[in-house]
Amino acid sequence: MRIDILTVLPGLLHGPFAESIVKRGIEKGLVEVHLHDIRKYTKDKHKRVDDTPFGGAAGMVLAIQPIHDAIQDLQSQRVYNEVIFLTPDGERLAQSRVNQLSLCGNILMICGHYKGIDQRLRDKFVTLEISIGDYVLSGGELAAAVLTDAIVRLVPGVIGDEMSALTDSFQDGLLAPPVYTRPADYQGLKVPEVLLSGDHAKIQKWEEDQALKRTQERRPDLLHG
Ligand code: 6GU
Repeated sequence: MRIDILTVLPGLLHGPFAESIVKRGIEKGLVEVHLHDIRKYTKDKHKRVDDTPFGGAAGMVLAIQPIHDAIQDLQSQRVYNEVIFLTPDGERLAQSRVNQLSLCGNILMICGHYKGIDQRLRDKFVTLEISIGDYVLSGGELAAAVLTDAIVRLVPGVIGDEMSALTDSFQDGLLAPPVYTRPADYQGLKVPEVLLSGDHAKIQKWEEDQALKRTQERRPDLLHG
């Protein structure tokens, strides 16, 4: 899988991709993540990438030319399964969408900033608009990092069996059950007896019950949605 990300702040994304799961996926040669600085594509003599909106509203809008040229440059080199714009008015991200995106070969993400990007870019190129929740970030970069992490960890081989993505919260529509590790008794704080019983059927039943209980208590919308 290859993910290309268009941004005016590539520095915001170096950290998240240089650690942990995404780093491992890249090192294993299973994923490529390429950051592209939108400013590199501007033809403006002052290197500007934004401008004031028509109509006189406050704030700045990322202009059409640099992003248009960047997308055309990238699309001339490969076909993208999805061109995703990260925006608070997009579809709210859920695991089902992440699962679908993890099957893609090539994904192009566009990070907005300020008041967003010129609508004509969205109309012409964008196939999917994603929000990571009902709150406002300063730009799409952190959302792109979240989306990339969620996708990359599902690419076969990126995480080992010891962390199997299939047992994640949400993957079966339920939250994950509580987990414990040694010692079984820490200053009187005890691990539930059943987990020490060695009875695998009983343990599995307990974990399923706990997952259901947690979901009922914390996210009943997941059960009825
Ligand atoms: Cl994708 N972008 C911005 N700027 N804010 C957000 C978001 C995205 N998702 C939630 N808030």
